Amino acid sequence: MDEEKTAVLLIRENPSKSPDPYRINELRGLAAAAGYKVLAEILQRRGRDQRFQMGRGKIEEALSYHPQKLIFYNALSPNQVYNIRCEYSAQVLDRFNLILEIFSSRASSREAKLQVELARLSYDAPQVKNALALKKRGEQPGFRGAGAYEQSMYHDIRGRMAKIRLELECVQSMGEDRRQKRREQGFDLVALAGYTNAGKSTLMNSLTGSEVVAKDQPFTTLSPTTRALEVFGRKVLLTDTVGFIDDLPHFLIKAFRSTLSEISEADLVLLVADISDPIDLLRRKLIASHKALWDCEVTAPIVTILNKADRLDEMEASLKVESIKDLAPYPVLASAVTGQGLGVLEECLSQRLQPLKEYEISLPYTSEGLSELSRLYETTELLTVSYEKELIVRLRGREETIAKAGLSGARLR
Ligand SMILES: Nc1nc2c(ncn2[C@@H]2O[C@H](COP(=O)(O)OP(=O)(O)OP(=O)(O)O)[C@@H](O)[C@H]2O)c(=O)[nH]1
Ligand SMILES: [Mg+2]
Repeated sequence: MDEEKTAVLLIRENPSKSPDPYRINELRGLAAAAGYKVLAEILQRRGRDQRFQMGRGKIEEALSYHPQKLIFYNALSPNQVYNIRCEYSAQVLDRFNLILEIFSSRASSREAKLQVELARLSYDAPQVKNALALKKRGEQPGFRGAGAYEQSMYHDIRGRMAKIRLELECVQSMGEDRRQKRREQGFDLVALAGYTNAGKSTLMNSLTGSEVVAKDQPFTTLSPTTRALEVFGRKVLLTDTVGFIDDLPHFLIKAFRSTLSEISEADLVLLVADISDPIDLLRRKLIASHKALWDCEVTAPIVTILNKADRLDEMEASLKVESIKDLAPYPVLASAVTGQGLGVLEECLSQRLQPLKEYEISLPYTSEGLSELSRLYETTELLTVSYEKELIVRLRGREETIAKAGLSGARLR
C-alpha cells in the first residue's frame, strides 16, 4: 500500500485586507484532491517575508507536526523555495505546485501529459536559472567552474520545452482540422467552461445523456470530452473542459493552450457558475472565470448558467442573480441534478447561436451531385430541391458546409 501523504497547510494573509476564509477552504480541497492528509493549518497575518514567505516561527511550528510536505497557499519565489529547503531540509509546495500535482496524477491523454510537463518545466526553469545565478555569485557552494551542472540542466529544460511546444502545436493543428470538419458537417461547437467544481460535467451528462465523471472535488475533468445533442433543430457538439481556478499563472494557461482552444475556438461558450456559493465567493469565481476566458481570447458569445439552483429557494436565488448582474447580465438559472431550467437553457443556446444562412446552390445532375445532395441532407436544413437540368437546392446551413459543397461541384446561385 502507498505510504500516506501528509502535509501542513500554510497561508499568509495581508493584514491590510479583511480575513478570507475561502482561500484556506480551497487549499484544503486541493490538498485532499491530491491525496494529502492535512495535519494542521497555519495562518499568519503579516507582510511578506523575503526569506521564507512567512515568519520563521510559523515554519518551525508547521514542522513540529512532522509532515512530509509544507504546502503554502502563497506563491513561493525560487529563492524562498531554496531557503526553506536548505535551512530546514523541508519539502515545500505552493498552491501552483499542488495544482500541478493533481493534474499530473489525472493526466491520461498524451496531450494532457505534455501540457502538465510543459507547465512544470515553465515553473522549474526560473528556479534553475536562479540557482545558477546564485552559484555564479558564489552564494551557493558548487564545483569549481561554478554552476556547470545547473547550466546544463537549464539548457536541457529549455530544449525539452521547445520539443514539447512543437508537439503540442501539432496537436493543436489536429484540433483545428477536427473543428473545421465538424463545422463542415453542420455542427455548432459549444464549450462548457467555468470554475472548477461548478457542475460542468454534470450538466454535460444531463444535456447529452452521457456519463462523464463528476465528483465533488476540484479538477475532476482534465481532458475535454465532446458529445452531440440537438437543440431546436440545430446540431450541436458540446465539449466539457478543464475547470478554472483563481490566480492561475499565465504560463499555466499558455501550457494548456491546446486543450483550452476548445473554449477559445467555440461558437458559443456556456459559462457555468455555482449559485449556491456565498455571494462574495460567487463573484470572485465569476471574475476569475471571465479573466480566464479573456486569457483564452474568447470572442464567441457567452451565456452564464447559474447551476445548482436546487440548493436555494426562489427568493435567495433572485437576490443572488440581482447581486451579480454586472458580471452575468442575462443568466440562466438551472440545476444539472434536477433538470430545472435546462429547457430555458436550450432555448437560450439556440437563440444565441449565429443564425444559419440561407443559400441557393446548383449541383450537377450526376451520381456525384446526388451523393453531394445526400451529404447536404445530413449536414444542412434542406428547404426545397428541384430536379431540372441541374439540381437546384435551397437550404439553410453553415458557411463551412457550403464551402465544402463547392469542392464537389456545387455552385452558389
Ligand atoms: N445540488 C447540486 N449539485 C450539483 C449540481 N451540478 C453538479 N453538482 C455536484 O457538484 C459536484 C461537482 O460537479 P462536476 O460536474 O464534477 O463539476 P465540474 O465543473 O465538472 O468540476 P471539475 O471537472 O472538477 O472542474 C458534484 O458532486 C456534482 O454532483 C446541481 O445542479 N445541483
Ligand atoms: Mg468536470
